[in-house]
Amino acid sequence: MVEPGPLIARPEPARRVTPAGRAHRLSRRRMLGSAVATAGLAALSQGARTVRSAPTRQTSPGSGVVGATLVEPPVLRSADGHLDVALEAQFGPAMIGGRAVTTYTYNGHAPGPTLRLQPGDSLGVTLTNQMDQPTNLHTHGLHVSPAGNSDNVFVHVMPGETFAYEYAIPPDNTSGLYIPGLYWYHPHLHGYSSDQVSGGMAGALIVEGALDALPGIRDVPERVLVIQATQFDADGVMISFPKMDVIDIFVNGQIHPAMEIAPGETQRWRIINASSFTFLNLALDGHQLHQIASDANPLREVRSRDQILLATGERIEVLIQGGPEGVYALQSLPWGADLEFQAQPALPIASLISSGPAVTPEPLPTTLIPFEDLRQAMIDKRRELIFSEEMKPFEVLINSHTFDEDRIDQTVKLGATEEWLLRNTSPDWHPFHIHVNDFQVIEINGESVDAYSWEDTTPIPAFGEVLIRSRFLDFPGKFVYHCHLLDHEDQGMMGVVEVVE
Ligand SMILES: [Cu+2]
Repeated sequence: MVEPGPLIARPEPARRVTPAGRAHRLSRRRMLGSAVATAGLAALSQGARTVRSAPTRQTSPGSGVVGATLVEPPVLRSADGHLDVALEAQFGPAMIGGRAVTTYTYNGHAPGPTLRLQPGDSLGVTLTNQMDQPTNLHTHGLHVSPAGNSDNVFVHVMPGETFAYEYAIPPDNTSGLYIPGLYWYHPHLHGYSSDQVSGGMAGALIVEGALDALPGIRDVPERVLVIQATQFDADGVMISFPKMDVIDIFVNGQIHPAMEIAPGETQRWRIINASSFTFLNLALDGHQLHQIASDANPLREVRSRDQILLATGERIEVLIQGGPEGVYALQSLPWGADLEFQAQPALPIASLISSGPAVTPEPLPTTLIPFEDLRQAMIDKRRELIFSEEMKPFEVLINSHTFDEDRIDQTVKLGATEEWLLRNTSPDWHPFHIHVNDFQVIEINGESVDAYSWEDTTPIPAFGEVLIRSRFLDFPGKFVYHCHLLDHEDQGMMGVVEVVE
């Protein structure tokens, strides 16, 4: 998660995004949407449900309505080195935003349970597909094997099938890597990811560790915020591709929830952008965001900022210190005014209510946890990946290809340190994500970056480029890299990398 630098000066490319091109994209969206709507009506006809509107308490000047108190997803915690979880993938009734809706969930709840584990634990997930379309499971950011029944996105769990995943979470400091952090799980089946994830199939996966024990972080109350941009139609059925200006932002399945804090109190917020195509330009009125982690990586030192851009798939952890008594809006500020289709208005997310007796703020930590700086590393191989868009018909491509799970796009030697230039020739930002191995951002638009941590997802600006370095450690096998705008991934902006011994 990095902030974009200025764009490289380059000739203005021809703007190939035409109204006709957009219409094509929309027509595909409508096609998918109508399939969902049909299935949704069938589900609705199966039984009446109570409709309940979200309780409201007061009005916040920044975000409008202040909703009910934020509720965290249920927590499932490992014991004796193991955690077993049963997830039933469903398209059916759920309560989201205090409203009975028809959507994609695990076990009827959006988001799914929060899984808490220790380094070295094993995680077993029994995934049962109760939908009429295929699915599977990805543990986003986890440094685990991509093979067999581990983080293998080539597995297809067909309707009616059950698949038993087993993930061996490495001990901390495996290959010098810091393993603990904030991960998340979600479906990753090509062609189906966007709807299933934005419908609500997503959950937090937390591996506990050394960052949690640092002074100024330990003993600090913690919140998990799984943020998803979704929209439902008048019948409560999830809309596949909602309009950005009427989209709703849900936090843990609630709309505009309220969080409480005492003036001066410190809280730790673990935030996941589990949206399919909505960026979060996060800002909390009257407060700084004291960032301590990016994706599942601790920063080398605390980074205090007024706003943080969180692309789809990215996570941050921040410390918040409660301001004077009052109601403060957590929102996504307007973003991308110069962009044609990705431009976003201000989007209200939640409210922070500061009240009660003031406490003296604890000192913020400064130095956190160091990482290996790959700027000094010897590079074994350099590659270039070009992210492009074509119109008529609309296509999203990497190196002129759409995804083919039977084609190996990059063959990497186990243990290699590589440098990849990610070039975006399109007018859309594309959040780049690679499975299994994190990377360090070295340059954005030709300007060097003094990174605070490694990451597993980072946005490539429109007509921009990002230079990354990564080490392909521990795990031979096939996995993928892709755009984390999930409708782009579904349309083929994804490639296969195979790590060979
Ligand atoms: Cu994309």
